[in-house]
Amino acid sequence: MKLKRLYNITMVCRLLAKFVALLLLTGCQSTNPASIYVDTKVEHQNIVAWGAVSRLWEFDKSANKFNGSWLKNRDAILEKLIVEGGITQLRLEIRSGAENPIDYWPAFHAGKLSYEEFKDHFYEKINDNDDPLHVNQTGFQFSELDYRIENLVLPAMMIAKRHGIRLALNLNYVDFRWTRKQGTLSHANNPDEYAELIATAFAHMKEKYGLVPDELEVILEPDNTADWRGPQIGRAMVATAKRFRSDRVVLPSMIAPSTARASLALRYLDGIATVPGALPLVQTISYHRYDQQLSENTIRKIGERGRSLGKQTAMLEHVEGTADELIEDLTEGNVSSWLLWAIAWNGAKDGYPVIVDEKVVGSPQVRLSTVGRQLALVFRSVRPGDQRIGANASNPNLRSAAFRRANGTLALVVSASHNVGQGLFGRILKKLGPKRHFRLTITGMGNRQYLVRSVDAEGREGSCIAGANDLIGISTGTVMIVIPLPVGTMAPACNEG
Ligand SMILES: [Ca+2]
Ligand SMILES: [Ca+2]
Repeated sequence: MKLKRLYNITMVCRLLAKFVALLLLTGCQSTNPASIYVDTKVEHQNIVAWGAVSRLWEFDKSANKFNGSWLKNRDAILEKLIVEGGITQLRLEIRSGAENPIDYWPAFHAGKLSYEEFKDHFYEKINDNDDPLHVNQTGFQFSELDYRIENLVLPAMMIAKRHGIRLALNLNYVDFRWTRKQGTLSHANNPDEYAELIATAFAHMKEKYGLVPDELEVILEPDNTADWRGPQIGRAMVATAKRFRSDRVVLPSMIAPSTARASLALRYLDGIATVPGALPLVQTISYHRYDQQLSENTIRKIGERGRSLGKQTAMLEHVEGTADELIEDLTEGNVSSWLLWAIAWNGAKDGYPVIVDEKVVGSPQVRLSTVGRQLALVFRSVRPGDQRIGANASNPNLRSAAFRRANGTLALVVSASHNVGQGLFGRILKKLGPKRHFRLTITGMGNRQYLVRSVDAEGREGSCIAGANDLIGISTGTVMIVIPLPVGTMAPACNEG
C-alpha cells in the first residue's frame, strides 16, 4: 500500500512537472536570437543510405486478403519515393518460413488463402533435409521474394537508374514469435541451417535476377523472436561468413542486432561479442526506436560504442519517426543509415512518406506527406558518401546537423522541437503544444548567401535567401535546410530582423 501511495505521489509530481513545462512552453517566447555554429574542422560519419521497406498494401489486413490495387500506381509511387523523397535503399525481407516444403504465396496471391491463413505460415520453419551443406531446392520457397523483386525492387532500381541514382538493397531475415506455427526447425539454434537459407536465397537472387544484396541485416528485431539473442546472432554470422567463403561468394556487409528497442542494442551486441570471430563481422550496429521511454543517453551510448569499435551505426526502423529524430540519431547516435519503414498508403497515414489519393476517380494523386517532405529536405540534400561535420546550436530546442557534400559544398539541417521529453505525455505535448518561434543566425558556413528551404508542421513549404548574419525564423515542428545559394536562384529574403 505504502509503495502504491509513493508511486501515486511520484506520478502526481511528474504530471505537475510536465504541466509546468507546458506552462513554460505557452508563456515563453524566445526573444534572444539563437545561433548555430558550423565547425568544418570537426569530422564525423559518412552517410550510407536512406531506406524504406519493399512493401505497399499487398497485405490487406482489414479485408483479410491480398490486395494488388497499388500496382496501377506503382511507378508513380516509386518515382515519388526515390526522386522526390530521396530514398537510396530498399529493405527486402525474407521470412524464416521460406524454408518450408509448401509454397503458400500463390494461393494467397490468387485469393484462395486469407491473409490470416497465410500469416500462420510466415515463420513455420521446416528443414529441407538433415544436411545444411546439401540444398534440397524443393525445401525452399522464394515465390513471394520473387514477387517483391519483380514488382517493387527491380522497377525501383530502373526508376532510380533513369535518374542517375544507385538504389542499394538490404536483405533482412525475419523470424517473429507472433504466429502460432513455428515449425520444427530453429535457425537461431542451428547456425549452419541459417547460413544455408541465406546462401540459398543469395544464390537464387543472383541466378534469377543478377541481383546481389549490398547488405545482410542478420535478424529483424531479435527481441521479438523466440530464440534469437546475442550469442545466436553471433553464431549465425560466423556460420554465414564460413558458408559464403566456401561457396566462393562475396560476403555482404552484415548489420546487427536491429533490436526493436534501442536500449537493448548494446546488450545484444555484447552477446554477439561472446562468440569468437563474430564481432569483426558486424559492419554496422543497428537499432530501432520502439522503446516506451527512449532517452538521448541511450542513442548517445550506441554512437559512442560505434566510435570506440570503429563501426558504423544505423537507425533502421521507426514507423512514427520524424526529421527531429533523424537529427538526434545522426548527431547523438552518429548513424550512417536511417529508415522510417513504410513507403505509401492509400490515403494519408501517420509515418507513411507517400500518400496515394484516389478520391478523384481515374485521376490518382501521388504526393509526399508532411513527414515525407520534411525528411526529403535532408535525404535529397545529403547523399550517400557525404560527411557529417560539426554544428552547435545555442538553444537546446534547436537540433542541427551539418554536412560536407561530395561537391565540397556544405548543408545544414535544423529542426525546432518542443523538447518536452519522451513517452505519451511528451508525444501529446509535441503534437498539441503551442508553437514557439525562434530566430537564429548561422555562422561558420562562410561569408556568403544561403538558400533556406523549410517545411513546417502543417506541411507548408518555404524558401528564402539569407546572408551569413541575417536572422532566420523557425517555428516548432519546422525542419529547414540551409545550403549555399546556387547562382541565379530567385527567392524572397528571409526577413526576420
Ligand atoms: Ca536446411
Ligand atoms: Ca539442407
